[in-house]
Amino acid sequence: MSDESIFLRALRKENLPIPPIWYMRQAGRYMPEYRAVRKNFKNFLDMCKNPEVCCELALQPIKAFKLDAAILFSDILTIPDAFGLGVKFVENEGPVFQNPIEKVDDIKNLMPFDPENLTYVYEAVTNIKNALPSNIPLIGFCGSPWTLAAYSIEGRSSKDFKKTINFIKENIDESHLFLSKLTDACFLYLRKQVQAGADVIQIFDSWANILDTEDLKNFSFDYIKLLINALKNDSVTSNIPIILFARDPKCSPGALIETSADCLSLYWSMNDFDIQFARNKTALQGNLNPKILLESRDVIKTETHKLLEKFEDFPGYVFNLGHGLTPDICPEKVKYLTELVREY
Ligand code: 1CP
Repeated sequence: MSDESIFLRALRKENLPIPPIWYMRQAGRYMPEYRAVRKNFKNFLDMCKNPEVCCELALQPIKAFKLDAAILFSDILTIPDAFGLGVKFVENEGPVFQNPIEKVDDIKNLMPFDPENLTYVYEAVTNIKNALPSNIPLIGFCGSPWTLAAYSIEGRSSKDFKKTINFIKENIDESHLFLSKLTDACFLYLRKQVQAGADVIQIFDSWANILDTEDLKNFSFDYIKLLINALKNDSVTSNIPIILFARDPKCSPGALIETSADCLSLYWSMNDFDIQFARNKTALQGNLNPKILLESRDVIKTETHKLLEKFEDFPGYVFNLGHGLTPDICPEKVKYLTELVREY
């Protein structure tokens, strides 16, 4: 396949007349088609455990907007669930862990990660891959070790993850042990996704923003580097482009580039990111503020044109939002945005 894919060409840092387009959280609650399927499941994770349903959901935005890449329908919290931490998604609350990491013994006694516990994910990958046209690549994904650790220790979502920050400060060695275990799990998990048919990998460091520069390096980026290095040195995954999304990290562009990711996905607020510095070192993805899609068509047009102008000559640009589509966004606006980019 895939030499035809403009998404893969952009990830190889080619300058293209029209950038490839996909959207973070392109399958989700903003789509009526999604809500129609979702209402059949009480627990979100039960829906993720159904490979046929995941295939249908991953294809919904491809059909609706003719996007240039599909993303696996699943969640980053499948790994903590497979470690036995008991992840439930509670209406209006988000993820809640029945057995969060509360003390160092919980880390020492953690059951070994068995990638076979996530067979339902690899089956979804294969189903989606088989259903996609050959020139539309499939993105597999995982959460970064740090982001998975933060949910696992906090036991739920949070604005500041205070409990997690206290835990890692008080239990430095065990926190590193936990991050190592998660890194190994991410590697095995992504390798299986690639064997099942994933063409590209995205790593979501969604809680990079809560760490200061030094902790970001020590608790997050060092593990992302180990993960990317392991993937680049494995015969199954060595040729798979890797995209890194780190939410508003307190670091230099150089620190992001040093992770060796092939493409950096810029959060919507990262407008001072030095794109000239990144030139020929990495591809870039992003970074329209998803909130713009709640504005009028005129505002959407102005902001989108500004962004396209900024990245016009950048070798390897993927059009995307700076974070996920939210449930309050109207699908018509997503359609309009996609047309704007293609007609620019
Ligand atoms: O009830 C519902 O319908 C659940 C909504 C939902 C959906 C559609 C959740 C719960 N997860 C997902 C799917 C999902 N999650 C995908 C595949 C769909 C697609 O992208 O098209 C992906 C890639 C994710 C990744 C994910 N899950 C991230 C990283 C991206 C980001 O937003 O930063 C994170 C942080 C999660 C955790 C998560 N999953 C769901 C919730 C409510 C949360 C918690 C978010 C928070 O802490 O605020």
